[in-house]
Amino acid sequence: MTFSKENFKNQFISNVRTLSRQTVENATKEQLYEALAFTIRDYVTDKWLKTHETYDKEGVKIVCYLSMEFLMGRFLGNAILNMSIYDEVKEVLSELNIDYNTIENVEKDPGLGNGGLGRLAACFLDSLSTMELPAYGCGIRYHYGIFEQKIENGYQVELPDNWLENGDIWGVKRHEYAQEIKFGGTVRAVKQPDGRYKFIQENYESIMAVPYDYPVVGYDNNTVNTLRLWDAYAKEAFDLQSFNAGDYTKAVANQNIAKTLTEVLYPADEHYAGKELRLRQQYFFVSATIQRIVSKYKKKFGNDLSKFHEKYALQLNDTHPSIAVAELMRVLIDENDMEWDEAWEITKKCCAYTNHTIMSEALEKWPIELFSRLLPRIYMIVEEINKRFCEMLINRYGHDANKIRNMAVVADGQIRMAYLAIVGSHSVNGVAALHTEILKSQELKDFYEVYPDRFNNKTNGITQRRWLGHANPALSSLITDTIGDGWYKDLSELKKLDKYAEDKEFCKKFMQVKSENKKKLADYFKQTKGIDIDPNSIFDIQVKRLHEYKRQLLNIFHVMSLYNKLKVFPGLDIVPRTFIFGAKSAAGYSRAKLIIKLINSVAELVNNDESIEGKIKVVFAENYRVSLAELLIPAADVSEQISTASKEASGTGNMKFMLNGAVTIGTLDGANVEMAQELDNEGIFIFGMKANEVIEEQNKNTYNPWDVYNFSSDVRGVMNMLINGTLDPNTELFREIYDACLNGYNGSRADQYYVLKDFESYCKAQQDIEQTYRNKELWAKMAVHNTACSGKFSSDRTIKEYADEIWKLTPKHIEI
Ligand code: 26Q
Repeated sequence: MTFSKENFKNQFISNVRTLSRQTVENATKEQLYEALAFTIRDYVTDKWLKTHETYDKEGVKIVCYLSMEFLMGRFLGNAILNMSIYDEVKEVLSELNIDYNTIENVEKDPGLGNGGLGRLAACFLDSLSTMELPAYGCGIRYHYGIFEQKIENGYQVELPDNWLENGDIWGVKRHEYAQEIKFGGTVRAVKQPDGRYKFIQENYESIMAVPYDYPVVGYDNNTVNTLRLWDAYAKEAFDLQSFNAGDYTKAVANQNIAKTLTEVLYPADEHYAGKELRLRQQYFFVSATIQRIVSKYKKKFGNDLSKFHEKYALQLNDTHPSIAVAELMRVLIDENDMEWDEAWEITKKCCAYTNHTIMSEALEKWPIELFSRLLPRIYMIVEEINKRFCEMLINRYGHDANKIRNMAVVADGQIRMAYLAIVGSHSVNGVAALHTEILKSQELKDFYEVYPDRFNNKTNGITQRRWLGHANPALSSLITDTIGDGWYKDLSELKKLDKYAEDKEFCKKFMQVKSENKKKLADYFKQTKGIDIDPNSIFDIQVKRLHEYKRQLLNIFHVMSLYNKLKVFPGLDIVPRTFIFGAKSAAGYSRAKLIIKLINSVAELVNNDESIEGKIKVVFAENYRVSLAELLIPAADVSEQISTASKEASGTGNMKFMLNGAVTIGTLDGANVEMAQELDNEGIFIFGMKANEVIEEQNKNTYNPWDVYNFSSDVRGVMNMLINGTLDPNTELFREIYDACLNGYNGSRADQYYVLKDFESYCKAQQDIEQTYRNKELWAKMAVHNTACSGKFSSDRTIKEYADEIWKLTPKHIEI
């Protein structure tokens, strides 16, 4: 079915009729959304079928990107953009008196992820389809995504995110590919006629995994890859369907167990809590994926699995799916009679592991008793992997107890998932150059010594289709009018804009677009929060998960000190600024939640104090999510990327702001380092400790934040404000933050993220920004320069590196 405006219009009108028994004039916006989504889906389906027909027929190699999170954002707009039918769709709708944006906003964000790691997976899928690379995203169909955040009285309140409430238009249930997943029970060794042993799991509990497939539409081509999300069903429910009703009560009880398995996404990022349900979720989707691809391989290529690795690559998105190493071994050995050594070589050739964090709280370690009870056969395999690995270590280093303690997969009563992933993979990558270097020289030093060839860097990227094309149509048009539309598929084309940084006319247009985007955002805040912000003020934005290492505290302390200055010198000539925050905190992370309350208390104070004449405003954007990011980022003048150096593995928000012409204030951390390089240090304001200084300071442990306090009246003013009743009548409310900064709290070091230590240098960088902003021409030049230099940070570049160097994957053009 080829697209034409005429056909599309007729189909749309007809879909409104059949789906809602309504005329277009009388249909609600929800009904119109449904009809539009169905219409678009039909066009997608033809390409989707053709893509998989081609993959099957030609037996191509496929990468499975295994991830507990896919933060896709809305489907409709992305599908329309990638099929290059945006203008036509908009025209047809406006002929029917329908506003396209209103309809698009009906769709709930599928929030099946926490933050960076989940959004990266979504950007990667977009790039894979656009570059015609055969791929599946494999994950879990959570019934509830990341909670919806409400702010009540300044505090975060979490509400359930029922994203499936109004149906699941984009998901196709594939009952025929259901897999049985076994938990618990015991393992019996049975001697085979040839003398070998076969291991059989018995008395286990079964859960059925049923996939739902979602289309991933490539840009300007015929490729539609699949995001396959597994949902859980009770096995008895399957029996019930075939009239083997049996024990109905038990069947229903089992349905409940199945239901809880995929009920909800764990909303904690970078924080590990050894929860049984989480381990169940991990094994569930990994086992389903591996069983499915092995049986598909056998159907296509026969029962000999010795070349399995030539057809499938498995990328492990952090350690969350790292149990894949043991599960693939189990399927090859137990279910396909392969010998250990051969299975091990194949497993290593298939698996590759990406590390996304060096935060020690995030390291996954499962207690042996839990792991072995839930996955008895997998546990045996992990023990064997560990035994062989330790033998190798002993061979190499002798009987060194420290080496074993530091490197063993199973040690001190725990299974260390990162080590399992490293030992069982042929590739281990970090997500930015600095991050990879820190892995090699610090966190994973011992492993780098043993397996130097496995380590490599893949600097993260973002898809320009969603983050410029879709999020910022006005800037997209301006860029396309100036240098053509090649950037949609090759972001390095943006380099051609750099010479326009000198072109006054172009700069003016660029800043006009920015100004329009700022007005749109101001309208949104007016409508949703009833708050007035000045579109001519500097929009200074920090949006990301709330975490102490990301240092939202540093940002709000700067606001507090500015406020204190304005109180002392009311006439102070500063450029008006709007500080915008957006952040969800993990529900159990009380310090992070208190920081949200602090930001809102400062907002309350500053926004309502007439004596400062509206020179500074603070806005907390509620329920930060992909669709809100698409509104916020194009409106930013200043992008806050201020993590404690060495702690942010890469960051990807930083890249989205740069692409949209914001100027960064940041530390030399994660991908900021590479951004500064691409920019030649123009239009980026770097401050604070360097990563090596942080690491050194942590080791020395001689830093005393009271020294900073004693030297700086600004710091004293801010600290005092936390506990003197200015922000809240309860002077104890923010005492914990005060103590954490100055005295240490609950066993952690005073100012462990060096907020006070970096404060002065941060304020200085903020002043530089203000001075630069006063010079409108210089500012515009810097903004354009940022967009022009952002080409490296396309996820197309990242994916090409993964495909060439790790997966050995080649594009397959889909002909229609
Ligand atoms: C682990 C165990 C139990 C429950 C939850 C988790 C968990 C969940 C999510 C641990 C970590 C995460 C997410 C981590 C994450 O988003 N990391 C970010 O990854 C981005 C993509 O590579 C980087 O850009 C960011 O720097 C990094 O913080």
